[in-house]
Amino acid sequence: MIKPILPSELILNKDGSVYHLNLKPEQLANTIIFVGDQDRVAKVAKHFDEILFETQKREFKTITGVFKGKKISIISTGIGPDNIDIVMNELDALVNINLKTRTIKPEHTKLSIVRIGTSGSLQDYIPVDSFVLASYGLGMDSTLHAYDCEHILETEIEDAFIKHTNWSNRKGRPYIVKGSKTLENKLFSDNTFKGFTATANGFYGPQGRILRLALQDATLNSKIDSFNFNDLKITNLEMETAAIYGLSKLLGHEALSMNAIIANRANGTFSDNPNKTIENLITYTLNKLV
Ligand code: R1P
Repeated sequence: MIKPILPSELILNKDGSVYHLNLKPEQLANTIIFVGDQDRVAKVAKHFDEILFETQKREFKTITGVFKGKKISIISTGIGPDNIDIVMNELDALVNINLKTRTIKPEHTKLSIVRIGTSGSLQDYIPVDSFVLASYGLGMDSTLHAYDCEHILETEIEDAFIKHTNWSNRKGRPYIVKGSKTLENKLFSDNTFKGFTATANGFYGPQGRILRLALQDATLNSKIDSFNFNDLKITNLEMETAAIYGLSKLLGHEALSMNAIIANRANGTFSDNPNKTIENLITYTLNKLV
């Protein structure tokens, strides 16, 4: 007899939906778009031909609908890798755990997840208003290290990064995970840069921004910019991609991050019309997915 997962570990709401996302299995599509901002969910859904379902709890808003014949769910993750831990585990539970018996299903269901995010470029050659498709994610948060994850990591690149940046051992070890090659082939075109996205666990200090507090290492951003592993350079900085890549790979899902570049930290520029850039990335991604 397989032991059920206890109610304290897999928390369900009274209606049987998963605790934070407020979703039941039949309300979710297998193709999922992640956005950070809950207001961006409607900006994607306005392109749908039909809306099938809508819910929200806290920052986690979901709309499931149909775009050009394909069923897609759009989910806002809020900000940061800690939220990604919640979203990824609850989405996986929706498809791979029988919520009634609280046991793991014998057949694995694979989800395809594409993040449409905003991000700051770290390289002069990636201007504001361009798109970066992340072939790799670099986690400067420690979220993934809560899991048995060494087998999915790009350890050689990690070691080179730690050496190059003289990474403080008071901070968690940076982790590097590849994005889905299948989704990369589907979403890449001459209109996108292939990149290496760094994920920070904060917006200010963890991304090298100085307001009133001194940083542990004020030169870290320039060392991130100059990191080069066999011509692989870190292109942009945001707060979710690496955690999405790591948890997707561990759970057996496909994931890819598409970044609308709204700031360029290398030359100090910010987009004149970030909403337009995000809208362009939304239509680009939706049309590549179908
Ligand atoms: C910070 O302002 C937020 O914006 C970026 C960062 O990753 C972080 O979540 O992405 P989103 O616009 O997708 O939220």
